[in-house]
Amino acid sequence: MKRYNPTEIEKKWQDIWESDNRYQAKNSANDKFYISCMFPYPSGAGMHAGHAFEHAIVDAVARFWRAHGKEVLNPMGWDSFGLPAENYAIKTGTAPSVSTKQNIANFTRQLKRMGASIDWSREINTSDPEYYRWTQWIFTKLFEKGLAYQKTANQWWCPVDKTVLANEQVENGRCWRCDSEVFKKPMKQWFFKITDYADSLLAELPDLNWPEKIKTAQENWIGRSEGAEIDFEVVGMNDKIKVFSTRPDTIFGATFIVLAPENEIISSLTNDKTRETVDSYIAESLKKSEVERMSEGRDKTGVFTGSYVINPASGEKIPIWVADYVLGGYGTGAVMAVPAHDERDFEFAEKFDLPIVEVVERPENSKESLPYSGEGVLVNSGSFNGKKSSDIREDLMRWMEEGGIGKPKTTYKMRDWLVSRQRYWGAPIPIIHCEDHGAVVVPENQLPVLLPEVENYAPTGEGSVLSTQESWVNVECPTCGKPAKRETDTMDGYACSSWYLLRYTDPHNNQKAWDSDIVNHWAPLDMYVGGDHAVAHLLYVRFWTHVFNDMGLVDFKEPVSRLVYHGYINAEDGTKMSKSKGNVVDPLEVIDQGYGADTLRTFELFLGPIDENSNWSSTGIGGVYRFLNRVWTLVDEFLQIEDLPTGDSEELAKIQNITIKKVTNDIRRLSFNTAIAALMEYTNQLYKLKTNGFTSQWRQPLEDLIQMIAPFAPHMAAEMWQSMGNGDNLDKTPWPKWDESKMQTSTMTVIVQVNGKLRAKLQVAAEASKEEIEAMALADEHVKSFIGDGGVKKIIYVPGKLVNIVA
Ligand code: ANZ
Repeated sequence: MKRYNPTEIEKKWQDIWESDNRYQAKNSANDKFYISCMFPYPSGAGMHAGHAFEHAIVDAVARFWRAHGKEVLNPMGWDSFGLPAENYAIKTGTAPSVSTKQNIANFTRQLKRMGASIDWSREINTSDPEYYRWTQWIFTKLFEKGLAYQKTANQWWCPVDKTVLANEQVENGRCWRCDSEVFKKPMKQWFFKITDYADSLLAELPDLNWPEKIKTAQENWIGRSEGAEIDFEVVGMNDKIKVFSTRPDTIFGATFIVLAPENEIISSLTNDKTRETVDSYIAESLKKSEVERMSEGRDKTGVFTGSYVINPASGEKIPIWVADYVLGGYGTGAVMAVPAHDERDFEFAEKFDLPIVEVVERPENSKESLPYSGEGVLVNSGSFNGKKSSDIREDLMRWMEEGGIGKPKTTYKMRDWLVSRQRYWGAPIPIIHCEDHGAVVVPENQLPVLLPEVENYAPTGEGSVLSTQESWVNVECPTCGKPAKRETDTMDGYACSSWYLLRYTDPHNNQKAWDSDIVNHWAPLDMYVGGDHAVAHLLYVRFWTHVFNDMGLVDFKEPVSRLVYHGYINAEDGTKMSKSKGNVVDPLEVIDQGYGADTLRTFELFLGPIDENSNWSSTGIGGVYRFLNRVWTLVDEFLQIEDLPTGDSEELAKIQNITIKKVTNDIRRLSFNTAIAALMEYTNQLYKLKTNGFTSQWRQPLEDLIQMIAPFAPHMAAEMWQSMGNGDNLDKTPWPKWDESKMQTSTMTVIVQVNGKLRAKLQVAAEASKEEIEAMALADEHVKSFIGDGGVKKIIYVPGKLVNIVA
């Protein structure tokens, strides 16, 4: 008998797959399936249980569809620019390019040991000049289209990482990487104009086969609001304050104006009496994060500027205040405060004793107190009195437009994407600054702008690390040839990851970023698997693809047809795995303990539904290992029999077909845990039937078992397949099909109990009646002996299952 030895067979099959380039995807095939995980950052710590889980999902799907005859593209690459490699370089002096290379080698080895069916010929690496050359080229195209621009603005600054951060990288006022408190600092930065695509990104959302929670997160992040921009004339000044309001119908109730501390008009509104208070209030406010400023229930703060505006509807003179609950970057950074109908304005008016004028009547019997934010009949609203607030928006807008007071306006919460970083380890922004020509793009034939090698990677806190490289910085203007300077900021890593899914399709093209025919063949992705980046990466990659579509570079707008968002694998006690707690499970250690990759993969998929979080279980993995052993042993025992008798068991055919149907449908809907449970159940049933002896009929049900287990435990399946005499290419063997007609049998087994104890098993025709079955039970000699002389008191029959005789 051959023992199941994962260490030996896994190495054997990995070598075979590598030597015949088994998983290389051909661009020519018709029936394609493009699947990818979110490519990893190759950290020094190597792969963790979460990576292993993600690859187990991707690989099960890839192998499943390959067995259905599809040409599967399952590529791999490295999101290798970014802070950790650079921080490591600052600490140790090892160049990021060197440590990154080592880490990639380590990750590659680990993935290969998982048995992942990856097309390694398409490997990409974002810090490779052959890759970032095209990231830079895309930047130049965005610049030419007016979608990349520079602007001085208050930016989030992380004092520890010494770089600016995008809004998406600030979490609760803290840096997403190092968790230190961030603050705003005025700086000139590069932005991508994602706001131009807000509507286009929203429009495509409903049709995406993505989890609802991700779609909702994106919708909220984009935050489209329809309303009006209304002008309020400043008293005694030839100036106007523009506000954005979603409720222009409440304009008669606007009793004061509130400006965000960032609003530049403030300095012209203060006087000698108010200036000092206002300035110090502004300075305090700018230290706070937006989340903090917006948080509900927080005591409202604010100061009066000393100036007034005229409410264009009511004609009243109303005061202008500054308060930090109004945000600088949203709308116009100014609101008309309607305290009777807006919660925050109401709290503010109560605190500072400002007038509250009700303009929308509360419905009769309404228990609502002020502020009332619903719709209703207008009051105190001049000629609009008596009309419903919900009906007058059009009339009101016309009235405003005719009077030059305001116009309809749609606003978005989303801001433009801040992409410049002052750090070293990123793709240099391909721009040259010339005194005469301003920002000029580096011509395509001069790309890539290579990242120079430097001695000192530490950020200075003043400008970029690259600004210290004089010979690199000083160049000629591409337009006029006069002395000019290179841009010294690098691009945020999210730029690199916004197009890698397209590059995978044509990874070695050195003439273009990709060939349109090839990219249109493979993309959009049939499935993208990940568990992170609901708004950042997943919004950016959509944005760029929309732009590429507009540029005619791809003929689809959306890069990912179906998104699969998985949960996390937590430690045994349900807490997050973390190095500091020492509860991290290292997948390689699990493999090396002797369990092997097949057990690890099967186990991680057996833990629960993939979209939920699961806990690691050291006893659970033992159970899965024993299951694989049972399958192995069953097949091995079958192979030991030299002269198989013929035989025909309906029961065997029935469980075989039922299992194929269940497992196939479960894998289709990514319900791996139930598919694996069905395979376990099938194995148990086979063991029971085996007590009647193997027959030649068993070959097919066992081969089906091997095929169905292959997406989870591919090495073991390949080995058993070969042992069955079927050669070494299980991958391309068509997936088993089920036969509905074999899913029922013509006989059934009915258990007979006497006083609750099992006394006989009857084989009866499937269509036998209750009376026939009871008669058969009573006629059974063994049963008779237990009924004895007392006779039968009662018979209970459970259809198709059991007869219980009470004697
Ligand atoms: C008057 C008004 C009356 C408002 C009312 C609401 C209710 P959303 O839906 O989130 O877009 N607002 C405008 N700009 C703001 C800023 N920079 N910071 C904080 N608040 C701002 O919210 C739009 C509403 O939020 C706007 O409509 C404005 O208050 C306020 F009964 O105008 B409203």
